Amino acid sequence: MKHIKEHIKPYIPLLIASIIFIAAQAYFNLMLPNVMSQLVNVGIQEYFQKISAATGERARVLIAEQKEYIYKTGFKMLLVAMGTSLCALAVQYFNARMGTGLSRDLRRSVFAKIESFSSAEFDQFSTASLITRSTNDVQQVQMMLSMGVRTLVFAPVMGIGGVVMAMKKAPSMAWINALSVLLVLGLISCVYSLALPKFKLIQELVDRLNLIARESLSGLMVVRAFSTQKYEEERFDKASNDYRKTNLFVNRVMSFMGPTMSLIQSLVPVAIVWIGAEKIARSQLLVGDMMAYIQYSGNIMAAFMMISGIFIMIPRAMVSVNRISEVLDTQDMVVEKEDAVVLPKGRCDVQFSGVNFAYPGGDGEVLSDITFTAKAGQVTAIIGSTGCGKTSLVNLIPRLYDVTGGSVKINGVDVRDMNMKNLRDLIGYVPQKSVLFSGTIRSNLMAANPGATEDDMEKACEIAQAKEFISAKTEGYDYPISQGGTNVSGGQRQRLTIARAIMKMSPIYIFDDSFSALDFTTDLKLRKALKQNLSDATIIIVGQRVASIMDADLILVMDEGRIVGQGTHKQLLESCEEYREIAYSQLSKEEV
Ligand code: M5T
Ligand code: MG
Repeated sequence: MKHIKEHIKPYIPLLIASIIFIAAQAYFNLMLPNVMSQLVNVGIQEYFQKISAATGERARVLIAEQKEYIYKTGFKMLLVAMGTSLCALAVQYFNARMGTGLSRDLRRSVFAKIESFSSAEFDQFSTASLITRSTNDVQQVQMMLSMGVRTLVFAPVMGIGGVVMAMKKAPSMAWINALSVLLVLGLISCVYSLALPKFKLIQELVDRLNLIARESLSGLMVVRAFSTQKYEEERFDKASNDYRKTNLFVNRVMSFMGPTMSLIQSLVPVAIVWIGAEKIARSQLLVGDMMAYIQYSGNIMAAFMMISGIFIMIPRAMVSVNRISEVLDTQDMVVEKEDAVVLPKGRCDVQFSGVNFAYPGGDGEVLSDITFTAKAGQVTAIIGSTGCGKTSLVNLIPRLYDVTGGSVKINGVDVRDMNMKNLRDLIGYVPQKSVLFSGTIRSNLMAANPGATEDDMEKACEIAQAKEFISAKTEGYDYPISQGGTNVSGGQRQRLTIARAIMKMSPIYIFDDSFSALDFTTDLKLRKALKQNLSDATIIIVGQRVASIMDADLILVMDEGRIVGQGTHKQLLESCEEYREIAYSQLSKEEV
């Protein structure tokens, strides 16, 4: 709730305006039956009695007077009715402004928070759940707030006002109202006790449905290739059916309420007329008062209905509020220090000393006792079997995760002490999984460095060996890229992500297995171009192919999270058993 309170602050003027108009609307609503009862009691009943007792000139004057009274009171009714409509309109306006504005702010906060998540936090929630939380859940909250404000002001005024006015009109019939309210309450508690427990379940089922839809749609090619459509369909059907069943149950229970409610609502006037007619015959009650009484009792029941409607929404929205709060309250594990250090964009040495690392919630250490220095102006390569921790190691440099022991330093400054933006500006990172965003080649590259010129872009593409295939496209740099970059080949995508990193002109570059999809010639050309053009940079290359790393200045050989050898190709061939194994398995005698 704390977050809702915070987000509602800017909307307090709108809220107050809304409350004022709601109260006015309720007041006008209560006025209407009263004016109508005057019209009937005085304008019709009283005047008729007077007129039938009078004769001649007196009767004519009375008739004219009656007409005038009826017009006047009728006009008053019209004004009151118009007042009600105008107020309702105003309420709608203020409420909509408040509700939509607030939900936009809330969505923005949730999204911004998610953006600040490190990979550790992402592992906690599923992507599908994060999407539902920032859309569907926010909408639930918006609905609760705009409905809630309206009901919590309107219903009590109508209910209490209705009771007071009804008692004034015909105190002897109060028991009918009491009975009807009891019936309504009984009905509501029956229905809610059945429906309420299902709401949390519904939100979870939405999550699940999203998850499966996302998974099978984004993996459509795999699904087709393995002909697992049937299986995926069944999985989706199951989730969809679970959702349908739960929703159906809730809606069935709820829909039981409507007819029962209208039955009560139509029986109450019958009872009032039944009992009222006798009282009218004995002159204990006026016709107009009975008519007003019917309307007030309708108001009272409506008020109870509205309040009960809110009772159903609140728990449902509370589920959503909690789900949103879970996101907003997540403690970022990777946080920036208050007095964070800003390093200038110069030559940067990256130094690992005694680094240990374990994934949050993972079993055991993935990296142990990693110590090395990647020097500026040099190429540092990391090689090792799959799953030995290469990606985990390089992820520690831009602080995608924090070390669990030891330290990672840039020019002697611990990355944990650095300004986060500054740190990431220093690093051009090519992740192992190449991801591009929907847009064009240009928009993807420029996003890395909005200040870059056309020449910078072309230069980056030249270094990344991407220029050739880009110019082969008729649209050139404006070639459209689909979501995830699936409409270019794997190797092309890799080269574009490399070009994107180079665009940043940062002093440190990390290439995580980024040459894997390139043929040997392109790989060679690319490495040459990197060496020539980024001669001052610290280049860290993760690779599987000995050929692409053998000329590095420093090679780290990893095995099961440890460094088992470091040195140049030559040194390692002599000293490191693991390296020799890899090298001989990939290269011919002459190449070694
Ligand atoms: C090293 C585990 C993984 C492996 C070890 C990314 C990630 C990895 N792991 C987790 O528990 N959680 C995660 O989010 O860590 O994994 P790596 O660093 O990805 O290995 P690699 O880059 O050397 O492998 P590869 O295949 O890219 O060459 O035990 O289970
Ligand atoms: Mg990896």
